[in-house]
Amino acid sequence: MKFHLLTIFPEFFHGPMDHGVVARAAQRELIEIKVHNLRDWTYDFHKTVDDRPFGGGEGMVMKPQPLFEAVEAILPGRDPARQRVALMSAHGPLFGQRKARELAGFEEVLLICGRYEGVDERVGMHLADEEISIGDYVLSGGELAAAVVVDAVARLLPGVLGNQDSSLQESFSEDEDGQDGILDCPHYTRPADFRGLRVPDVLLAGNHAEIRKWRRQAAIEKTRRLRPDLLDR
Ligand code: 9D3
Repeated sequence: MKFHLLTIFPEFFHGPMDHGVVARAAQRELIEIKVHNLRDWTYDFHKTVDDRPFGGGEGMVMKPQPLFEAVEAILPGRDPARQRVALMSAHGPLFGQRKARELAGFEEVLLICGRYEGVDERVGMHLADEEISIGDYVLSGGELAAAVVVDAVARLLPGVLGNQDSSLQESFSEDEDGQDGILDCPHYTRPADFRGLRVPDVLLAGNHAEIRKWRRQAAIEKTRRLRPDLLDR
């Protein structure tokens, strides 16, 4: 799978993708991450990507022309069955495990990262296939959000995760109906007594049927405590 990141801050992505699962997937050529500088599709001396809002008001708006030309150059003769273009936007539907799985089905995903007060509406309506927000809080731009999407999608691709942590049995895994699951069970490692905080005895005793039962129950209780919204649906 090939990820394209379109941004005015290409250096932003030097770092976040260079560690752990995502970096290893890129080294093994299971994924390819191409960062594109939006200013490459400007023609004026100052490489202008923004302009003042029609109708007046505060702040600047990203111009449609560099964004349209960039996407058309990066994905020429774009095939909507194999390639997806998403505008990272605070106003998009919320990104979740279900959307991550959906994006993992495409051969190429291009994430447009906005800056300034916003992006010309025609980009969301007529250039991108969809808009994606990673949560109801205000970020300074789409770059951090795009890195989140790349990470969540990459780890779902065949061969990316080791047998260590299969993506099947983890927090927010979906059941067969595509419903959101519950949280993962609690995990403990040595020592069995850390400053008087004891690991549950059942995990030390080695009865694997009992351990399975305990983990199922503990996962439900943890979900009730931390994410009750996942249960009452
Ligand atoms: C200050 C202007 N905001 C009005 C309250 C609107 C606004 C414009 C631009 C809010 C955020 C942004 C920049 N954010 C993103 O580009 C963004 C984002 C986000 O802010 N939250 C969650 N997901 C995303 S994806 C892209």
